[in-house]
Amino acid sequence: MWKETDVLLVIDVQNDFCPGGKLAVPGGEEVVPLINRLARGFKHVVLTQDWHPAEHKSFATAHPAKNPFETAMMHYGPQTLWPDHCIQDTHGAEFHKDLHIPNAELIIRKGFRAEIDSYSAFFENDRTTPTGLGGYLTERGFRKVVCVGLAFDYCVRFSAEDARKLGFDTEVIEAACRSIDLDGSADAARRSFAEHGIVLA
Ligand code: VGL
Ligand code: ZN
Repeated sequence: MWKETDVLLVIDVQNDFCPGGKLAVPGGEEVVPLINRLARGFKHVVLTQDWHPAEHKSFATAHPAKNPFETAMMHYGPQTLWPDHCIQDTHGAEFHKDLHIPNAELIIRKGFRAEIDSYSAFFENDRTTPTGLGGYLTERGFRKVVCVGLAFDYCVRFSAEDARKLGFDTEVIEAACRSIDLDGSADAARRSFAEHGIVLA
């Protein structure tokens, strides 16, 4: 079914985005068996891992007057503030223990710079600093990027949009994603996919 030039991009299936985690996405752990099964059908799989230093500026705790889910102005524009999550080398940053994708070829870590968040697997939130994934996928000759994981309306959305902007055929399998759904963000993601020619399966 999936071709040699297709790659499955599995986004942030980490403990902190699952129930019991610091930034739990409702139903987050439900995607794990679906993604395991899907990944077996792909010849090529790449994983991403949200990977923040403890003092990351996307954390509300880095802004004394702010609470989680409020917005702060950063040098690159407005940034939603989150509870501390996915801190490097902690349990919360580990992949869900049941995620089993032995054929994954690359793990790309993002959000490791304290001053910039990175929702997308391709560009940090200043929208210009590349993670290197675009070059990697291009050099490997991939044509289509299929996105799944957490969260549908943040990291999956921005990754899919950037994949499309970089010229890849792009598909999001919504059944294998879950949303944070802040202020209608899941519907906004669906509308954006329709506008950008991203296939929502
Ligand atoms: C994510 C908010 C902050 C995500 C990561 O994986 O969607 N969301 N960091
Ligand atoms: Zn994060």
